[in-house]
Amino acid sequence: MPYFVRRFVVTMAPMAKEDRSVLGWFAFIVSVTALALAMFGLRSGSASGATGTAASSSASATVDVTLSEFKISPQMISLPLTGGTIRITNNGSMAHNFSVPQLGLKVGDINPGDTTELKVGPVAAGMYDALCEIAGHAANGMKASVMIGGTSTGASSTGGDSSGAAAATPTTMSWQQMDAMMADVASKFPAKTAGHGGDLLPPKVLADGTKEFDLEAKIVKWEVSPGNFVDAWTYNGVVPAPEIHVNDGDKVRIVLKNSLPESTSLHLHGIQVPNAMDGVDPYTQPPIQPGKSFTYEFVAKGPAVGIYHSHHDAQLQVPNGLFGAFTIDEMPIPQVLKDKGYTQVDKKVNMVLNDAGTIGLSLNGKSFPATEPTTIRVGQVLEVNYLNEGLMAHPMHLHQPVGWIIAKDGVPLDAPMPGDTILVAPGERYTVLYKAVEPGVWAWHCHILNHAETSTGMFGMVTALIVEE
Ligand SMILES: [Cu+2]
Repeated sequence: MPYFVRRFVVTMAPMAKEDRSVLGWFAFIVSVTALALAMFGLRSGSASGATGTAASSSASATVDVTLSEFKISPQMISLPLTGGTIRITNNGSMAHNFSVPQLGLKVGDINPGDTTELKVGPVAAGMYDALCEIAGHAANGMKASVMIGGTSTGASSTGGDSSGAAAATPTTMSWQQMDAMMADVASKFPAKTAGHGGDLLPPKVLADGTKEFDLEAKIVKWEVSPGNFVDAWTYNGVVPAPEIHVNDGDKVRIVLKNSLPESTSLHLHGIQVPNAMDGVDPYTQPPIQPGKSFTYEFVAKGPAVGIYHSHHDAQLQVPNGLFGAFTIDEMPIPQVLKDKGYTQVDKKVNMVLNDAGTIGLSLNGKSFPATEPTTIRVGQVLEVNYLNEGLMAHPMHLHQPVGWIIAKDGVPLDAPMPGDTILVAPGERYTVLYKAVEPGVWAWHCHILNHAETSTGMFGMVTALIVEE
């Protein structure tokens, strides 16, 4: 039994009266027999539910999709867990293609009037982004979602719905099947996956006291959720990149070797540096070509909560994984909070948000159930840095307790702001103190709900705060 499930069983009694929704998410994991039976029923029943024709084989689900300027229709493409075929027709007047990056699936350019087929799966349940990869087409609207697991075909159910909202898609599952599926995903949390990002990068201290950090930008296979390996663009092979932490006044040297197939550059977002060290090629430096290195040098001015990330082909390189936290000194605790008993920080966590590229909807490079829970004790204070490296804003919500924002973009606030749901836009950083008051397993997720939970269960930007007595 995974650690979290044991914790859950232990803490179930106090939770039951505190939060019905959390209980509902996790409760079924204890009824293993019912789950197994229901899962069997679901797997045999869902494939036929998702086919448009009278199919006898479970692998024959087919969904028709049309491409035009600049639209993918339907916007919600649903397939069963067993996968199937997406039949793509280009009804437009120029070439388009179709790709599902998180699944590593794509078809090449389709000429106007032509049709091609894309075989899918079987793959993990969840919502995956689909798009036309021709430059500018996705930005103009050629985006859709592929929902794997248990809903009816999008072609008939969402044909005229330009919002493509997952919640509005009718389901062919019974409530028992739905509960079982949700329980199955929930029981896997926290799922073990290969690779852990965001750990502190120890400096090499040079003779004059300079702290040197060596980075290599390279593509590695990264396990975002169990069994879902993607091509991540990384610093030192992990997502997020290792955290770099220095003190005010430190002489800092970052040596970046580029082992990517494209040029790159490194920008220190929210960190004060001389212009020549700003990492914006071709203005402040030439691009770092494949195989070449570049050294960034500056004196740290703190306190700061920043990010280091690519500033070259950024719409691809950053969401694919080239980002990490860069912090200087510590954020001071405002006096008004000290007076409320927030006298020290007992634990610190960086939560880097992402929603695009090969990594997709994720917290610290992992998607639920592979996200990492945080554990503290009643009365302890947790400091969280939210850092958004995605392409969308995310309202981050921790069920308990209320948070106090003590810094915005690394600037300490004289007067802290309360927030139980904190909207973090791309590039923004919020530093938040949470004091644990009630024991239990508290859900912690993005409150744009199709970034967090579908009819097949939780996925993406979901984790938990575990508060122990
Ligand atoms: Cu979100």
